[in-house]
Amino acid sequence: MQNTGTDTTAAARSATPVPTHCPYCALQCGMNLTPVRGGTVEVSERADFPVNRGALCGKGRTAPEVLAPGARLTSPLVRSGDGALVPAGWDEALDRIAGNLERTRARYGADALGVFGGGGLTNEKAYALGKFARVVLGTSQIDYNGRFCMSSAAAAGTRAFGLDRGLPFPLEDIPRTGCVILVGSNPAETMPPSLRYFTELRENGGTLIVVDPRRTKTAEQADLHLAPRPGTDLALALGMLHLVVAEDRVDEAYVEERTSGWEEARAAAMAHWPEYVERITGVPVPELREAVRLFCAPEAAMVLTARGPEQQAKGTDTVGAWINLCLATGRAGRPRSGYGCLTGQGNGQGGREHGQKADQLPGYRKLTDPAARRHVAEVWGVDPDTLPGPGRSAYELLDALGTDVRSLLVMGSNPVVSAPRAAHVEGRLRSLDFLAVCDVVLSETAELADVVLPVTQWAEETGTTTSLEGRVLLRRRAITPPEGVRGDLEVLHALAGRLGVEKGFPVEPEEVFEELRRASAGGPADYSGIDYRRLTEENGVFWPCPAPAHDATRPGPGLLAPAHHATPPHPGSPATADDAPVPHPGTPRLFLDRFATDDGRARFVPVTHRPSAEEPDEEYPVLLTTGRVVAQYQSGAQTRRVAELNAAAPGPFVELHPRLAARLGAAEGDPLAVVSRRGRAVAPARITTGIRPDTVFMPFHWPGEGRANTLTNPALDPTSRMPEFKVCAVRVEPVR
Ligand SMILES: Nc1nc2c(c(=O)[nH]1)N[C@H]1C(S)=C(S)[C@@H](COP(=O)(O)OP(=O)(O)OC[C@H]3O[C@@H](n4cnc5c(=O)[nH]c(N)nc54)[C@H](O)[C@@H]3O)O[C@H]1N2
Ligand SMILES: Nc1nc2c(c(=O)[nH]1)N[C@H]1C(S)=C(S)[C@@H](COP(=O)(O)OP(=O)(O)OC[C@H]3O[C@@H](n4cnc5c(=O)[nH]c(N)nc54)[C@H](O)[C@@H]3O)O[C@H]1N2
Ligand code: SF4
Ligand SMILES: [Mo]
Repeated sequence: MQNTGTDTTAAARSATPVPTHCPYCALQCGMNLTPVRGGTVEVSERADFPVNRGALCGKGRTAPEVLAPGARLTSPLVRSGDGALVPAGWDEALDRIAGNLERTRARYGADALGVFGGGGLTNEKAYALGKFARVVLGTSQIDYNGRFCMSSAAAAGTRAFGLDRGLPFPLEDIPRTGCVILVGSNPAETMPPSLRYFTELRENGGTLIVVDPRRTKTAEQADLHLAPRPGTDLALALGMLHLVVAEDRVDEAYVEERTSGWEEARAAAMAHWPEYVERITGVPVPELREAVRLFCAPEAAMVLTARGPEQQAKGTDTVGAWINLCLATGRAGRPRSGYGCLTGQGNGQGGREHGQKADQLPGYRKLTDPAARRHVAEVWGVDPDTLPGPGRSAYELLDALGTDVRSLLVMGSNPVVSAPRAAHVEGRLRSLDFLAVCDVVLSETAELADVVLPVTQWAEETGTTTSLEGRVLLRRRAITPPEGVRGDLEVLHALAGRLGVEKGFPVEPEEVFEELRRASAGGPADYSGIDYRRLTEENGVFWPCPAPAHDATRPGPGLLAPAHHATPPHPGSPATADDAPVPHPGTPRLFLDRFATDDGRARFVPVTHRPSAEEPDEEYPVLLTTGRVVAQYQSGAQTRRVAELNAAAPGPFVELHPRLAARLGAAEGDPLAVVSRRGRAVAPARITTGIRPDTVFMPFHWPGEGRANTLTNPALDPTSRMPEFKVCAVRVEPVR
């Protein structure tokens, strides 16, 4: 399918393809890899994986290009006396890191050591990184880029349902529901193969509502497109709930039987009259009424949110308001109905479950819970009292660099491009005593490091990821990595050894997974019934999946209604003997019998509208929102190295409405300066009627002059600590 530009001889072509998954987003499309000469692979269709049925977007198709030696790092780099990064041997590089971490700790204490992880890391890596921070470094200062991703939805989901799994149902349920509201999600660009689920929904007679300040490619597919001002989704959801009550559409029996807290939530919503909501959001009352009608008419319906409503300083309450709408209308924990969050990174789901988050232990356990500490400490063979408490959230950690936190290890993130108020964050990174970065490429963050370690990539290593559906998947190694490159697990093993911890950091992913299973057993995200053999035999297993022995005695809410679409017990299981335990089938659908709260009821949360952290004023009269384009991934560290993708999306731009452009005297392609209280970015104008006239949009994939995050506001959500990437006040000026 994809010609990687390398020699594809008949011999290489005849090799058996290795079934695996894409290195990029949370859809984790299945693909086959065939090794080809030149150390890379050829991607071909893998039709047996049901989620994408062979379809791939351009990023997945071209991913092998990043395996080529020209695109990636193949030797450790260390900062030399004259300030340049120069190649070095592994021992020298590892000794330098260990020595610097040791010195910082001796001088300032363990909490002066920071660790910054990523939602693209496999479960094994995320688990090992969290353990490394707590057990080897002894620091509380670990967090990761997932904080910038779906933390608001996770916080709201936990608050309402007692458990956060992005989608509590598989994607295959989407075409079978009656109406989907997609809030601030643009799957046509961010998960193209998933679009067919929404197309099929409409073919089946269902309706699609898209809520987005821009008429995106996704919005173009919708039956109804609502275009609110950025940052006002909370009011929009409350306005819809108000109408649900006013029009007598509340599912009273469901509310009575399956929820708590309705009276308070109802009272809060009733203060949001449709006309008031129209003034806040700019969405006309008739459109609001139409949305309520479409959502309430069918028997089943869903609300799916993504980064639009979540990346706000009130993201948790905003998602809470959409969940309230689902609960009032009886659309959660029922077949073909529910609220879900579309997780973003390749392992965005698993990456938030196994301990690289500031307040968390493996299995989605809480670091502050004494029982959780005891359980995990026992698996780790340490005294629970030695485990540090919760640390700072991602932005707060980056903001503390060079002051409280003096040495940092980055694994799987490029905050110089992706963090809010990025110029400030870049300054904090530069002020560190010591920075080590493990990456596959020389990212903008790696460029600032004292030591850079080159690590293996997806096609070169085995490991598990958990997709946006909560489906645990096995990625398989297809080729041998180049000389000079090592795996993240090997890095952690080597550093632990140098820091005096000889045991507990195996380099074999399966060995790490076996430990993760035990550490997660009995926790909310229980993986104990999953093993590598099962993952090679089945197309993934949905968590929670407790081990059989554990299943019977399992504490907790018992919400784990076995799959309605259960995967059959795996063939290799010893289920032939009479008393042999039957493997748990996994849990594609959550909450059908009860929610994961103590009383089994979903909790309404009373929320009310509040303005964004920064509202437009005379000096900064325009709203800036940010997001993605189809051909680039995240900070662009990987995809900016692929020729085909760069040709499709060569650089940043400022999307604006013709009316705003006319006011500025700007024509298509003219350079525009966008200025916020944090800084100034310059990029060419892209004029379109598909955006509100009071709003401009910039994608965030590029460093330098056009870096969108130079402008963004690090105002944090009080619960999730999510920064307000999706709205800040700017002024736009032509560059003469
Ligand atoms: N091509 C590509 N695909 C990706 C990624 C990538 O970088 N590139 N990244 C992956 C990751 S990690 C993630 S998290 C997902 C993200 O996937 P999405 O959430 O779909 O991506 P975004 O473009 O960030 O935001 C979605 C939409 O929110 C809209 N929006 C902006 N402000 C608001 C607002 O205030 N309210 C509402 N309702 N909408 C608003 C934007 O106009 C945008 O169209 O994509 C994943 N897939
Ligand atoms: N303005 C604005 N900013 C945003 C967002 C937005 O919508 N608007 N979205 C936010 C979101 S949702 C996200 S998820 C973040 C993402 O932002 P980043 O965290 O910067 O994401 P990536 O660019 O994927 O960075 C991953 C880095 O790790 C490397 N890498 C990949 N795989 C591995 C591995 O296995 N091991 C190691 N050691 N390294 C690896 C890659 O080469 C890359 O340099 O950006 C956030 N920033
Ligand atoms: S949609 Fe996501 S997982 Fe699928 S090929 Fe594209 S980047 Fe990869
Ligand atoms: Mo993300």
